[in-house]
Amino acid sequence: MGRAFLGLGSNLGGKETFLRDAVASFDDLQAVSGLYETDPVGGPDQDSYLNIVIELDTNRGARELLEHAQMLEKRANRKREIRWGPRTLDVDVLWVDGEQVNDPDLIVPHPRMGERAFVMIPLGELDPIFLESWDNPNEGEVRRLRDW
Ligand code: A4P
Ligand code: MG
Repeated sequence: MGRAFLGLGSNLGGKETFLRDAVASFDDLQAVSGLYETDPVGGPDQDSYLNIVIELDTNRGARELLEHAQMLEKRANRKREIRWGPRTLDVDVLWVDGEQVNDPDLIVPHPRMGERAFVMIPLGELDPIFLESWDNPNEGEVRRLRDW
């Protein structure tokens, strides 16, 4: 078993319900960060996001986690219209202990995680080691609403 970290976001509809339903689907769940309300980064003018990061204690690899993530996005009836556009649910595989992947459809560690406060601040709650090499804390405002 090893650790994996996934980032979840929603900015359409009943945002928190989408996150709660997704979290409930992981039987290898270990921890959940606080719940954050965050300014949208990139894309068109859109509503604020709710973001969390979850930690798994899992024997699944990055590819299996991506499949789980895509199943959840589909279940949330996510429509892909514009890149970085509004979405009911986005689930990104951020980090899997001991694994590096560079495939056309899967890159782990997630290539943009270090640019994003909405990922790094909740991730840092779960393991502060991720913040040690992080030098860009100001991309988008993040507000911690409460514990999960
Ligand atoms: N993909 C490659 N690597 C991964 C990975 N490690 N985890 C591929 C998940 N997917 C990965 O993603 C496009 C393709 O990336 C997938 O088909 C998958 O095979 P997508 O989710 O379909 O599209 P997207 O999310 O619109 O694009 P992208 O580039 O993944 O966007 P990001 O980087 O996920 O950013 N602002 C706030 N405040 N909060 C947010 O959560 N999210 C985004 C999306 C933008 N701005 C945001 C937030
Ligand atoms: Mg994504």
